[in-house]
Amino acid sequence: MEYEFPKDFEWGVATASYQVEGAWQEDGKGESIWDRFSHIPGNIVDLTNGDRACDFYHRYREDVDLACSLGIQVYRLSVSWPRIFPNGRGEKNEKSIEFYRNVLNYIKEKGMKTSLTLYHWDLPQKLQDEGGWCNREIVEDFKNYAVTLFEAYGSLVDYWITLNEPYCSSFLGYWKGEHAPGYHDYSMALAAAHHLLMSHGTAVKAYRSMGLPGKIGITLNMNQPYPADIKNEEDQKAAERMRMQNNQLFGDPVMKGTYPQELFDFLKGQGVVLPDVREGDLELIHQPIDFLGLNNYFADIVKADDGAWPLMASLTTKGLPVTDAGWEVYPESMYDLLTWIQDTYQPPEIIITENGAACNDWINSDGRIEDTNRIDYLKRYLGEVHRAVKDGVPVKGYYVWCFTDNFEWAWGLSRRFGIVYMDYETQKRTPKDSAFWYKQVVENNGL
Ligand code: PNW
Repeated sequence: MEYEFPKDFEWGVATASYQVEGAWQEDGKGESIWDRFSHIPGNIVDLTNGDRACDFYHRYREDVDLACSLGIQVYRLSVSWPRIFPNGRGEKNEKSIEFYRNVLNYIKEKGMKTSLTLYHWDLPQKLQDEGGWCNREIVEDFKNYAVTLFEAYGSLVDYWITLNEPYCSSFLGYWKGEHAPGYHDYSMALAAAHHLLMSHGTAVKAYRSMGLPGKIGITLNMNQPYPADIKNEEDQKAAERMRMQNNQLFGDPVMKGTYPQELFDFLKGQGVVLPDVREGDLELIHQPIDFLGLNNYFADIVKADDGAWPLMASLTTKGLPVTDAGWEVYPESMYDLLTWIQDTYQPPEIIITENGAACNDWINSDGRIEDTNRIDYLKRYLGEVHRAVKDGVPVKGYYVWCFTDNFEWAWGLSRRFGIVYMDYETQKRTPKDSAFWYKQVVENNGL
């Protein structure tokens, strides 16, 4: 074996509620911002939506059985907030509380650990109608929602993840408009980011007071930035701004209790309205966490760009091969990122809560799905994770995104990240070659 991982290393798969559950109107579920957003023509590239997706709501046993048969050790999933609170707050829906209890119980019964994300982007539309993440009052709503889940599932969850990628919730949702709720306002994105981070802090604080057995952390998506032209000083500065906006705006307050002042000064000069950070806010955000979840797929190749307000930086490419998501395969950036995180934050533990590749897989005449590109991607990225572990970065686990193909947000059902193939007509699940390959990796605790 070329890469052997530490004995206590944990191998998992990851999923998220809106992407797999379907059953969008069943058993009293309220509307989410993704239900609203995906039903508006033009928002989703292939005109699909998550109304049915993988029908995980009715077929979760099949998926859990399959994961178990592949030897998976940790199953990551998320809770749909509008299932639990159809109006975002107030009356809770007992049927949904029971649904997730059944799922979590079933995962445990099959001998796997559970990783539960509280928020993976499907906000109750009712809360969006009051401003969503831009409204400071959402912090209180999130706290109530979190405490409800801690009380209901406290003994069933091994790893709690407060938020999945607050960068995407704020910047893709409020600035780029690619994700729900689809706004194009940079200052709104910053306000949303601040309230997301406060929500994380308030949930961790509440969790600590409850004396539960699991661990709690947050999942951030970070990318290692590189100047497009290594020797160009303007590109170098642009890459640093990108780092501050994408990585440090979220990592610094959570891990150090500060915001990157240099970024705020720069943005202020650009006319951006900075978030309303009040006394005690940063203290609230800066709660000790048990692990830092990291999602990483690609690197940021950055060039200075006078036309790109407000950061005056834009993304370009290195000319490397890309996956079918159009994302460049740059495994070394995973090593550089992990060592940067370690040097900057010294988190107690890091769990790679997502990494993977989109490939347009096809089925051979014999029924096999030969996703060799995905296997190649995973091999190379895991090699770099291993190198970081060897160099002392405390990576304790790795979860493949995704278990089954699913609803890939703005790209719809046509972009396939799964190690298990989904036939959306028949709902048949077929493990791809990568699933059998991953089974070996788990069995050998390495590759
Ligand atoms: C992550 N980007 O999303 C999410 O956590 C998953 O739900 C998603 O399916 C997966 O990565 C694959 O995309 C991202 O454009 C979506 O930078 C978009 C971006 C990054 C992450």
